[in-house]
This record gives sequence, C-alpha cells and structure tokens, in this order.
Amino acid sequence: MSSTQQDQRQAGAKERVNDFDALIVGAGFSGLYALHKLRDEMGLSARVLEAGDGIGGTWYWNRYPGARSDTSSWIYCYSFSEELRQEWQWSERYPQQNEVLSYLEYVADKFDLNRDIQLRTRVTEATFDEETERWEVRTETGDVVTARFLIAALGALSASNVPDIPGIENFAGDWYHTAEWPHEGVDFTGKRVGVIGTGATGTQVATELAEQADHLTVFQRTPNYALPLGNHPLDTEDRRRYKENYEEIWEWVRHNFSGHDYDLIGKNLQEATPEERERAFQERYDRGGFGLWLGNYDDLLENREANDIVSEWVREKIQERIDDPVTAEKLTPRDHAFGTKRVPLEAGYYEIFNRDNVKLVDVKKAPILEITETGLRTQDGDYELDVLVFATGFDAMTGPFERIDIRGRGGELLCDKWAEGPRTYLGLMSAGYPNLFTITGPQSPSVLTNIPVAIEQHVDWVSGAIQYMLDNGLSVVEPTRDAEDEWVEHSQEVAYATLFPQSATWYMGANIPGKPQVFLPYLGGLGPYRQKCDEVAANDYEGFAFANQKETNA
Ligand code: FAD
Ligand code: NA7
Repeated sequence: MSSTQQDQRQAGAKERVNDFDALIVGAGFSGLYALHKLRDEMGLSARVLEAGDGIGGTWYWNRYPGARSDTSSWIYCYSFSEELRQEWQWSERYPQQNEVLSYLEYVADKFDLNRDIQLRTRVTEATFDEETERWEVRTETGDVVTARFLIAALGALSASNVPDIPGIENFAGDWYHTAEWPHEGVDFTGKRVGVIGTGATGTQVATELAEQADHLTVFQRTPNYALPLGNHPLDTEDRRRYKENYEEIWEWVRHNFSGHDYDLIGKNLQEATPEERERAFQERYDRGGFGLWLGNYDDLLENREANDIVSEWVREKIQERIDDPVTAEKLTPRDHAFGTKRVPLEAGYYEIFNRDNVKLVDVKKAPILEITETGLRTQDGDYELDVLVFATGFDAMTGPFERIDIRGRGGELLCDKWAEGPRTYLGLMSAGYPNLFTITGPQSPSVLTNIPVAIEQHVDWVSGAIQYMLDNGLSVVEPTRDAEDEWVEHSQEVAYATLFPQSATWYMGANIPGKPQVFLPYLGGLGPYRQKCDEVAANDYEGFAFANQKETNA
C-alpha cells in the first residue's frame, strides 16, 4: 500500500470514528443503558460523551458524606438483564453512593460499554444540519462528532446550583457543592462547618457532618417534612425473596404511578375513620421510606383539607423529636403542603439538633447577606466557619439543556424556544429538533418516579422509534407542533389539578432566580404515561412527523 493510500485510509478511519449512527451524551443510568440497547441489541454504531472522568452520573458526582439512594435497592437498578439481576447482591435496603457507583461500573464491565464511552468530554454545542440531516456536536476539548440520532442522557439533576451569594471569593476556608464533591473526601475533624440547604441532600449531609465536625451550623431557608428512611442491611433471605420475585415486582413498578414500591390506599382520606387514618399513617412512618407520601390516601396531594390532616400529623412527629421548643418550631414546615416538595428521607436528622455542637439558623427570617473571609453573614450576625457546604440543589430538568448551545431547524436555539418553559411532546422530543431524543426530559414523569424505571421505559421507547425508522426507510422524526402544544397544555393541566404548583419548589423552577415558573415533570403517573407512549407507537407514532429517506435524499 502506497503512503498516499495509507494516509487516505487513516483520514477515512478518522472520519468514521467521528461519525456515528447515534451519539449519546451522559454516562449515568440513562446513557449506559442507551449504549447497550442501541449498540448491542440494535447493531448501531454508537458513542457516549461524558463530562466526568468516570461513568455513573449522579453516583459519580455526588460523593458527599451520607449520600445514598432513597429508593429500595432491588428496584434502584436495571431490569433488562435477568442474569445481571441475579448476579448483583445489594447489601442494604437503601444503598450508599459508592455501592450504586460500583453497580454501574459492574454493568459497564459486564456489557463491555467502556470502549465506546469517551470521558472528560463536555458537550458544548449541538447543531442540526438540515442538508445532511445529521447532528454536529462540539465539545469543550475541541472534538467534532456527527451522528444521525442524538440522545440527550444529560440527567434531570446534573446541573448543580451554587447560589449567587456575594463574597464567595473572599472566603478563606474551603467550600464545596455536594454534587461536585472531591474524590479524596474531606476531613472535617476539628472544623467549624456550615451547610446551606435542607433538602434531601442537606438532610443527609448534615446528619453525617454533625458526627464528623467540631461544630455544625445548618442554614435553613425552608423546613421540610422529612420522613424516616428505615434502612436496614439485607440478609440472604431478603435477597432470595426479591430475586425470586423480581419479575413480579418489576411488572408492578413499571405500571404503577411512581415506579416506586408503593401503591395508593385506594380511597380518599375522608372515607377513613380517624382511628384508621392514625393506623395507616403510623404504619407507613414506622416502615420508613416514601410510604406516607406515595402510598397513602388517594387525595392527599389534591385536596387541601385532606392534606392539612397529614401535614399536621407529620409536623407533630417532627416536634416530638426535638428537645428545644424554639428549634422545634423552626424545623416545622408551615408554608407548604406535605408532599408538594421532594420529601427528604432521614436517619437521625432531627436528633442532631439536640446536640451541643449543632446550631440551626433560619435564613428565611434573617437572610444570608454575604460570604466573608471568615464565614457567613446573615441579617442576624456573623457565623465563623472553616468549611462551607452548599447543599443547594440543581437547576433541575432544563438546566443541563441550557448549558449546551443546541440549535435545531433554522438555527433556533433550544433555550430560546424554551424561554417561557420547556415545550416537548411526551417529554421525549421537541418540534424543530429532529432526531434529538431526551431521556427523562422535562414533561416526562422523570423526577416524580423511581428514575431507573422511567429511564428503561424511555430508552426502550426511543429505540423502538429508531427501529421503526430503520424498518421504514425514514430519515428524520420530530413531533408536530399541534401534538407538542397539546402535550404542554395537558401536562400543565394535570399539575394544576393538584396542590404541587402552590409550593415554591424546583419542580416549578422556583429555586433558580429568573427561571420561568412552570411545572417541569409530568404528573400524570408513570403507568398511564407508559400506556400513552405505547399507544402513540402502536398508532404509527401518532403526533410525530417523519421524512422519507428517499424523498429527502432526492
Ligand atoms: P445522571 O446520572 O445525572 O447522568 C447524566 C450524566 O450526563 C452526568 O454524568 C453528566 O456529567 C453528563 N452530562 C451532562 N451534561 C453533559 C454535557 N454537556 N456533556 C457531557 N456530559 C454531560 N433517583 C431516584 O429514583 N431515587 C433516588 O433515591 C435518587 N437519589 C438521588 C440522590 C442524589 C444525591 C441525586 C443528585 C439524585 C438522585 N436521584 C434519585 C436522581 C438520579 O439522578 C437518577 O436516579 C439517575 O441516577 C439519573 O441517571 P441519568 O443517567 O439520567 O442522569
Ligand atoms: P433541593 O431539594 O433543591 O434543596 C436545596 C436546598 O438548598 C433547599 O433547602 C433550598 O431552600 C436551599 N437553598 C437553595 N438556594 C439557597 C439560598 N440561596 N439560600 C439559602 N438556601 C438555599 O436539592 P437537593 O440536592 O437537596 O435535592 C434535589 C434532588 O436531588 C433530590 O431528589 C435528591 O434526591 C437529590 P428552599 O427549599 O429552596 O427554600
């Protein structure tokens, strides 16, 4: 072979390497399964680009002390491989961060996924080329990759939110956001630590830091209705039970409302006697987990009077656990209805406020003014700190999309199209952005579910749609504007029929200044949503428009 031929061949090879049938962005639960499905089951060429220098997504980034899943381990995993289900042994009901990460690394090894995952590669731009009908994707590291199908497996909770508090550059101590935690860990021994935020993450991290730090100050803007986690180790018998019943359990969670292992009671609260209610609440509280939230009376999240009863019940439970009545009152939520904000699960959280080394500061009453060289200044005074931990959450659902310059037909920027709130059909695609699929995107059940179940449903549906295109010689797919408009309207209607939009939450975009206030996830339930997606597919992808390969190439 001549050197020119060799050069040409190498150039050709390079081009091929940068061009794929499918490009997947993100290597968490979503991206890993999408790669397996598209590459191994469908035979497509596929590549994953991942910003982190390891796989695992959430479980790669969130390494703060106390990080663990709030979903039962045997359903916080994949169901697609019976062999995998039988092989993997969970050690606890609610696994810690490192155990979930090990699981995902095991999956990547087992299915030989790593060879098609490019780490340390943040996608910055994605442009749909109307001539070639391919996506051109650019990365921070200068790669240009093209692909026919673009799968945004970006994570609904991957864009961390560090609030814009003046003075952070002056702080002489160390500060961390929980979702960007150093891999080598942080030694809190002998340190005065401040935690900002009391959501699901703040609750977990503060409980651990109360033990590890010399002194802990928790800066709370909104108290939450945290419920007991009820964690326990799993023994051989527990494992045998769930392994033998895997398919049954999974069929249930695939089709129920939340993808979690809870069902509603099947009647409204007012239909139960006070004694029955008390028993129902107490049983769920004692068992731990989300039972009181997702497995309670049917109308709790829709009917204010019913909600008032359970809200008051949880408030009393919180107060019973705190010695100092002033602190107890500060920790008692009174500004929102139980369950309309993500319910944190806790293991000893309330008791940390009975310790001498823990102080609670109400920053709603006396807001944070600035970060100083020595700590935090609120309207009430100065708090001296060596370490500051931001447990301040995420720019949820739309944030990861806004951090990429995504341009569809006519060069329209996705974040311009979504300026008043996301517009999608089924939370799967947005009109004007052909062949761009979103996994657990806005207006899909996503964060209101046990997410791996929602991820499998999405990836299966997307791969079904791609297979349909391949079988029928179709080049591009996108939703019709009508179908999209109807879905946007429907998804808001469903949310506004409940109490959820009355609370200022990240479900509503309320945690990010300037973010449009629309309800982001789809509240119609995973089971009904799955049924709708299946019906759409069965009706030749009703609501989607396809272009024919032959026509477009002519
Ligand atoms: P992620 O795991 O977030 O992965 C997305 C990946 O995309 C990330 O690795 C990110 O680096 C990458 N990425 C994003 N943008 C780019 C870009 N521009 N370029 C390149 N790469 C990019 N869900 C539950 O159901 N139950 C729970 O108990 C639970 N606990 C949680 C606890 C914490 C602390 C957090 C933060 C989330 C929790 N979740 C939970 C939600 C969790 O995010 C999902 O369950 C699941 O891990 C999401 O997987 P994913 O692959 O969709 O997204
Ligand atoms: P959340 O639920 O958004 O919690 C963030 C917390 O940080 C919450 O208490 C916020 O108060 C607080 N916060 C945010 N910004 C500020 C400022 N500027 N000042 C004071 N306090 C602030 O995020 P999490 O990480 O706990 O949970 C998100 C999801 O990811 C959840 O599903 C977990 O499982 C993982 P607020 O309530 O807004 O008043």
